[in-house]
Amino acid sequence: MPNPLKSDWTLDDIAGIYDLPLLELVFKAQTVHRENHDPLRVQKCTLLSIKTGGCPEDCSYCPQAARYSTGVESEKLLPVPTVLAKAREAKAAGSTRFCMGAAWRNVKDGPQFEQVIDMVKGVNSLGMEVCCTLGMLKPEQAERLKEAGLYAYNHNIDTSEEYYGEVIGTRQFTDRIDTLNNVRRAGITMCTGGIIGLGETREDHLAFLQRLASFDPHPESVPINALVPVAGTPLENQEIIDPLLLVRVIATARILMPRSVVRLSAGRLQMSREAQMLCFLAGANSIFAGDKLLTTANPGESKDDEMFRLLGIQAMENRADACSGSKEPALSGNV
Ligand code: SAM
Ligand code: DTB
Ligand code: SF4
Repeated sequence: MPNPLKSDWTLDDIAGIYDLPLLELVFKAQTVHRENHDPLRVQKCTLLSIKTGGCPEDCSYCPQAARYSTGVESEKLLPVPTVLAKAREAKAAGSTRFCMGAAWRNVKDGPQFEQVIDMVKGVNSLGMEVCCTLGMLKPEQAERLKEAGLYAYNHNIDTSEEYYGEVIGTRQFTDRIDTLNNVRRAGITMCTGGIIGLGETREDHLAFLQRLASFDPHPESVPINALVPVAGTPLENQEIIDPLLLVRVIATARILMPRSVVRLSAGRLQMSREAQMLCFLAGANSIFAGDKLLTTANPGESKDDEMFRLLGIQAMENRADACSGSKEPALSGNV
């Protein structure tokens, strides 16, 4: 019997999972994974930075914050045809989801937002899951994006509410939750997760996972990033996370949120193939494909194709409901 979906996990419940011997935890996570997903299918998604750098926020991990000297220059919003050409390329390489990122604190109404709306329409018409990550959104902006065919919106809670202020000072944890609620109310699927390796503790992991799993229904998509320390950011000297800790977080996320797509996101370049394999065993079923994330490097198609071949993984095919313009997204309802 598949695990019933639950949004009221207590911190004790979660600790009882997170603290299991790792082999036991991975086995349990893989069991839950098999009850809810095809264990040999992993979704390939492609990221494109449509507006790079110059961000007014102070997220201490981020190379795009204007206040840090990271070598990332501020660029203008990309033209629509450039973006659509990249989306076609991504689709041809096997990606079924295309995520456009802008280094904005929040979306402002006006010509730039209209340009993004046109990008969303264009990518949606290619039959891909179209996702955006543009910073904070107001309810009416979420509704406009939904009308244009947006399938998913990425907006990470990043870490526990308690640790949030150590990492970001220019906005509050509750601002993130407000935007996520606006996204869901507009009928857009929710993509939210965070970063492991910011200097947070076990308690922060438990609280972070509890907050994610307390959305009812659960976020349809949960990206788990390993910090990529970038020179010039306050976290440039942060030690690279032990991949086994990442496996522990992913396995716990899989057990708490059995039906969500768990995305092994930033940080794969600093992980061995074997460590990534453990993440897939622990229930990760999506990666970002291509040699670039937003501004930092990523393994690239040929390396990933080779890994998929060795592990016997197949790229996930397009979901029938990917074009939200033609059909409602399948929001996973709680039992
Ligand atoms: N400005 C928008 C926002 O903050 O939501 C969208 C872009 S932002 C770069 C998207 C996410 O990328 C962040 O929430 C964070 O989780 C992740 N990220 C940024 N820099 C990272 C890094 N150096 N290592 C790992 N993840 C990172
Ligand atoms: C997410 O959680 N990770 C992706 C996506 N959502 C937008 C972004 C990772 C960015 C890593 C740093 C960079 O390349 O600039
Ligand atoms: Fe700006 Fe997003 Fe980077 Fe924060 S994570 S500095 S909001 S681009």
